[in-house]
Amino acid sequence: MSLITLRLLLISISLFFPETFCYRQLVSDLTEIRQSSTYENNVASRAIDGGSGFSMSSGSCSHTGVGQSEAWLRIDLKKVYSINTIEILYRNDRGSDLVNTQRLHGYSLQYYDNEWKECYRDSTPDNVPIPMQSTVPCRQHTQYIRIYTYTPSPNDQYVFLEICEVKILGCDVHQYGKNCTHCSRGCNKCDIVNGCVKCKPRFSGENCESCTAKWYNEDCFQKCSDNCPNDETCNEVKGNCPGRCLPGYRGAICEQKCSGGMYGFKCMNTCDTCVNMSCDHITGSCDHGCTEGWTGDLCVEECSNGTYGFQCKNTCDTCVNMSCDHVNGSCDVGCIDGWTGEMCGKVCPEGHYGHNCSGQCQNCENETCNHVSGSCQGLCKEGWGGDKCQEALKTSTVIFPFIYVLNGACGSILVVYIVIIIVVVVR
Ligand SMILES: [Ca+2]
Repeated sequence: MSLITLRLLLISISLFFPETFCYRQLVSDLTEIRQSSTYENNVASRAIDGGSGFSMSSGSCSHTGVGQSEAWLRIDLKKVYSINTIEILYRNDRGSDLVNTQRLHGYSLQYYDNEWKECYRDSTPDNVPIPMQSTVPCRQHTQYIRIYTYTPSPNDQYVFLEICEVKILGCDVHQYGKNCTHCSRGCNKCDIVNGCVKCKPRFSGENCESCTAKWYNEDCFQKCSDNCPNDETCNEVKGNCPGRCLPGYRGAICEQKCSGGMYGFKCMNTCDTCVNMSCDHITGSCDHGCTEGWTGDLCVEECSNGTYGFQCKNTCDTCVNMSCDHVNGSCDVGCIDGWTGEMCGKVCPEGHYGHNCSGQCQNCENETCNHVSGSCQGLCKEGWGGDKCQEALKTSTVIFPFIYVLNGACGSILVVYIVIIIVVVVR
């Protein structure tokens, strides 16, 4: 075949099928075709043999039988397609354009959808030929196409179909456009020409390609976690929240509460000063109060002002300056006078008193003294006096115990009187 011949062939084809090379030719080797009756050997399959002849003598045209009141040519595409247009090439060997197609006048194109439905009916006047370069729209989803007529031509008693070639152009279902582009996953109605014209629920975007805000996964069927940051949607595939979860939550989709004594932003805080480490996963407020030595809403404040222990109910008032460990109450700088022990909760041992119980009250008559001041609880031992019985009394007072009894100025006068009597007696 010469280059010129090939070029002429291509021009010829393009004239007959101006949109043939747009969309896909859906007729394939799998396609089955039948007709209502057959004239001689002009079988139905000739209408989809791809031949270029348009005369009956070419052996590439179908022809229904004589004596029929209706005629049809039915094409089974073997699966449902999205149809755009159908082209019918009729015989052209009867002398004029009008006569060539007069048996086709009044035909209809039908598609099967539980029943045969019409997508096109010819209304060309009887005196006007049907143009074979035109394409007929039949935008339906179907597996079956039928060319049907029950209208005899003015020159015939019966009806005939004499179709040389049929081309069905379209795409697979859920495709559109001349290149059969896939409509998006979110498309509920994929128009063969215009693409997606209706979204599935929870899909949005120009081509229904995205999940509506706050929804995710393949079918946009799952709702983003409420624990994603406010006013932000999640990853529409996996549901991951952008950035960080709200305080108190963790996990890829922020679905898990903080646990194990953790709370707050990123579950980074520990409520280890709560009883049993049990706290609100968001705020950290303790469920059952604070452990010993802690107070406040979050139990992060130490007991103060000389208090310690559970609920800060204990007071360390026997510690110097009431300064003690907020948990166990042990004094920071020792005990006040008269007290001893790790917690300064014991008075000084009997016979001891004062700072660090270092004072000894050994001259008290019954060996006991005030544990703070050291003052004796009763009388001093003989020969001792003063508040703490630590002052040794003078000898004269031993000789004249009554002076001791009387004490004071009156006693001194008596001594002087006795001395004068002794001097007088000696002389
Ligand atoms: Ca043919």
